[in-house]
Amino acid sequence: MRNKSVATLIGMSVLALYSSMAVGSKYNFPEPQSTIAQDIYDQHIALLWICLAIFIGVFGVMFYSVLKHRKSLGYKAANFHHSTTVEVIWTVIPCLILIAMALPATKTVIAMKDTSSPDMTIKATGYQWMWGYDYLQGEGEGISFFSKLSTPRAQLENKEPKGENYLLEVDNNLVVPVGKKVRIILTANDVIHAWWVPALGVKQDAIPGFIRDVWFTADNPGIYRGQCAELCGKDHGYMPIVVEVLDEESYAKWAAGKLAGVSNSVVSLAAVSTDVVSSGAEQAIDAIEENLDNN
Ligand SMILES: [Cu+2]
Repeated sequence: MRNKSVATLIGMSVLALYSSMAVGSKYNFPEPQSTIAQDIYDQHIALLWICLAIFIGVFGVMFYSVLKHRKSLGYKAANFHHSTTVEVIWTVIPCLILIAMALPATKTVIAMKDTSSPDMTIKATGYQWMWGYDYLQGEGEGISFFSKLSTPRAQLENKEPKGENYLLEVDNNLVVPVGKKVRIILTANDVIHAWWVPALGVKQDAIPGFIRDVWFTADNPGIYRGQCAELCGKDHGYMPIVVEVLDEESYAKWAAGKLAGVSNSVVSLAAVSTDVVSSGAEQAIDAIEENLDNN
């Protein structure tokens, strides 16, 4: 009796220690920042508990049997070859456990795939080795930029101490508003990449010639970091994803600023091309005139 309560006490303290370590541990999932990420996190933890219960149950019975029924104690082994009852039990119970685990997981997978009626749509294109973002629909429509690794070369070559967000920082963050359903359309320009931001519960392959989509609604403003999750060549580790979630007002400001920048550059590009065209035309006319004169 005393042994049993000691064992229970040890078991409970191990579990308590485990639970407190899991929260905020760098070995655990990042703190969920969307409904889907929360669902994934909760199921991950629930499944771990189920695995732990099975582990303790199976090994408990095994060790008990081995110790109590050992030959040196003079235990006489039972001698039977078949038990329908036992076989039914050890088939039915795991089946029930699997169904109980599959039901919520299926629900979440279906919810992950529901990209209908988004507030905004952004196309993300994987390149060797960076991401391109085009805001296709919703507030900020028309914004388009590349997002490249911004970790200094010296840090990669160990000539400088590594920064806090080593290999997880970019020159242009993907900026989105908080609380809005953002649909990300994914494709790639060269090889297969994958767009993965764990805190937002998003992971999807970007495949050349194909369009895939995912969605997220960020619960809180903040910066969430991810990586390309598909081996895509020598700089696969050098194409991180940084999603910056802003409150609505700041987002509107950012989008307006970015769009003003875009229209400025379009205007200057148009001016440059007009110059090029007109100077080209002048040269052509000169050449024709010269030709005519020579003849
Ligand atoms: Cu990649």
